[in-house]
Amino acid sequence: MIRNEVFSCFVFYAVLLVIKMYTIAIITGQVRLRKKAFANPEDALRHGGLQFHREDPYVERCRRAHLNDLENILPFLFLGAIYSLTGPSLTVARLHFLVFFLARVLHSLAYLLALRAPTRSLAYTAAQVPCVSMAVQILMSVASFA
Ligand code: GSH
Repeated sequence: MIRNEVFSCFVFYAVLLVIKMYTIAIITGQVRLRKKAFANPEDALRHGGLQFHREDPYVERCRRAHLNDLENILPFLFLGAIYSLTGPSLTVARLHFLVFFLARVLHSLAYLLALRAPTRSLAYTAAQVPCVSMAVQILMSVASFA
């Protein structure tokens, strides 16, 4: 499969997106330390006391950014992998993957930097377009077997 050009192109963007998600997790951890806002009492005790077992608005923002990635990037990993195997042209497939990748990077930046609305919503919508397109193309290519 890795010799399939479209699949390799998909893997490239998929791995970059997974790394992007890891980066948000690392940022969340760093913000927890800087703001002294820990999710678990044992962590709070290690860093000064139980009073630091608390929520922080910016930590919650990071968590929402990560959760939204889970809601959107996990389906992309499924759709992109199957779509790659339906025989699309490399140029069209790359466009799907690139639009999704750039839109999700913008979504993360808009969330973490609290960019002015509707930047984040537009990024979210732009990322949905290639996903819907891939879903429709997958369904069309398997419909005759259903
Ligand atoms: N679970 C999402 C929500 O509750 O908002 C579903 C809709 C969605 O993903 N909306 C985008 C978003 O960035 C564009 S407004 N939502 C913020 C979020 O999920 O924290």
